[in-house]
Amino acid sequence: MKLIGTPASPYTRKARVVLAEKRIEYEFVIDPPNDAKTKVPNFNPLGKVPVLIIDDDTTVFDSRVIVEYLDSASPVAKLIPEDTRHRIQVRRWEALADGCTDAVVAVVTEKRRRAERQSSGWIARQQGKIDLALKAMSDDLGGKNWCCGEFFNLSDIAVGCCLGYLDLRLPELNWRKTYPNLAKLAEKLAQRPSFKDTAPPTT
Ligand code: GSF
Repeated sequence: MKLIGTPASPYTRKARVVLAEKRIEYEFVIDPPNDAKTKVPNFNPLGKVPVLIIDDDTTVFDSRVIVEYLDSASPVAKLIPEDTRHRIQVRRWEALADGCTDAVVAVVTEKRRRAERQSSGWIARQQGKIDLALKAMSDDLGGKNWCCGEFFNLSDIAVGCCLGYLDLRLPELNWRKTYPNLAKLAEKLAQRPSFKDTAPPTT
């Protein structure tokens, strides 16, 4: 099995953390989708990473489909509950965390444009999504150990990758001060080998 992605991609990290938690061997193929020579569109017509190559004929994207495939492919460390209500709540957490990450990507992409081409209204709209998503995560986490249910699962992985990406791209946000319960969760996640081994580069 091969996973195409980049070390800084938060969605790729989500798939890599799941692969590590489930002890699934794979080859990590680094291919930045914005490079002129990228081969990503050969595997995903949308030109986005991550892409999982299961075999010559089967590719899987996006990260949500990849993690569902991986969780059902191995019984080790189940990360998506079978019970419908619980499963949907875990997927809702994932959608919230991924959606927050989407807004961070949008802000960063906009801020990379030449200053006179940037839209402050667009940046403010995305920033508003990040603020509300973080508040919702913090409110829903409350004083619990894990995001959704009694045990570590995909909801915690998605939130951990989102918070890690915030640290990488918008460190000035200082979310730890506003949301100490999210900070506590992030600290706990950072100690897991699956998160340690997939930490994004600091530049
Ligand atoms: C998002 C993938 C994505 O935007 C998923 O896999 O969960 N919903 C998808 N990937 C970015 C890289 S990154 O920001 O992680 C990507 O591949 N961008 C290239 C492009 O052309 O949009």
